[in-house]
Amino acid sequence: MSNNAKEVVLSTEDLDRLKLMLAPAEQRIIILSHTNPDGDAVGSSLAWCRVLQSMGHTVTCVVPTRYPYFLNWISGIDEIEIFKEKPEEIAATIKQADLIFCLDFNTLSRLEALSDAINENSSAKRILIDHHLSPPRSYDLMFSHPESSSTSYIVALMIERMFGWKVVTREMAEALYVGMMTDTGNFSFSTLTPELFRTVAKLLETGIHIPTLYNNVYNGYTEGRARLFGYVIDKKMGIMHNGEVAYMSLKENEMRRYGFQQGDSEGFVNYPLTVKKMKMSAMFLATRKFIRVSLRSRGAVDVNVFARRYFEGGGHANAAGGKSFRTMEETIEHFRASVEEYFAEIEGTNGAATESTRAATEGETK
Ligand SMILES: [Mn+2]
Repeated sequence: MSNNAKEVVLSTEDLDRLKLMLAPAEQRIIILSHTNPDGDAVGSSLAWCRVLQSMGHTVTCVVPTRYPYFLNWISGIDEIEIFKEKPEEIAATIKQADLIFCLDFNTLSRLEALSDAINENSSAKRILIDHHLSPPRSYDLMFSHPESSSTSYIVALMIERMFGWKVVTREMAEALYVGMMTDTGNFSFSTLTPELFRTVAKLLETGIHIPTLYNNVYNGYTEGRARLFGYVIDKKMGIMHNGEVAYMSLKENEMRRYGFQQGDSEGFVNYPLTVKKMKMSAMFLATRKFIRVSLRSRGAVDVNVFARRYFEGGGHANAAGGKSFRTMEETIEHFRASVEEYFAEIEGTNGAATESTRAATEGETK
């Protein structure tokens, strides 16, 4: 298969506009990223934060909820403010901001309670730096690049164009590398370009040690997480659509049994795609308010479309997410019906696979 991933081309005009916005001295800047922040959210925020700080601005990184524990080692991560843990204090900071950057997400509605604090500050300019599809037009300036494999990569290119590589410290390079690595499945997804690897080469030149970064992120879990993973795959994986679609679910009592911590289910949804004929995988994770839906796919199966249509979500063509406000059983039922409808549509009536299902009900006990 040839590589038809598109290179990210930044707009010189937009970079100039951004330089003008950043020109006034000592501004108060907020860098916001998404709920359940991942390596890309954290990595892009921290690197961008350091650049803006070096210009003399006062920068606060904010995320709605805590990042997973396997990112704790990243330099500077403890400076990231978690809105949920001190909402009033952070809301006050947001109200005084001159500029608000939104990184690695584009719908402010995903921020829940935080959205109100942002809406109360109507004077701050809002700038988007993101690689998710279909951004709303509510930004003053947008660096929206769905063709990019990560937001960290866009940030790296922006830093290079605006300030040159000389400003990139080893710590910043580590943060950017973590973002690029995690959002590309350790450089294995379909959005890889020659320029991305040239950028990685430049990160490497700052002295980062890739094996250490890989180990810190992917081999930093607990024993409970390893056992939970075994349980999910063995007992909770349902297979349908002629063995081409898998789905897994976890309820709160099951997570408690294995000492679940935020981030422990990271990567679970990718695993069914290690089965050769699998085209799509889903993970349903119970949270207090709703069921978090994660979707992954291969090739032409577009889970961004699927998530938008059936699960109030979106994302990328091969990696997306959404929500369900039904019970776990109803969510799974809705998913199965949606898969049949969606696959019938994309395969046409002739190519529709005969249904062969094996519901994973054994693990649903308790
Ligand atoms: Mn991302």
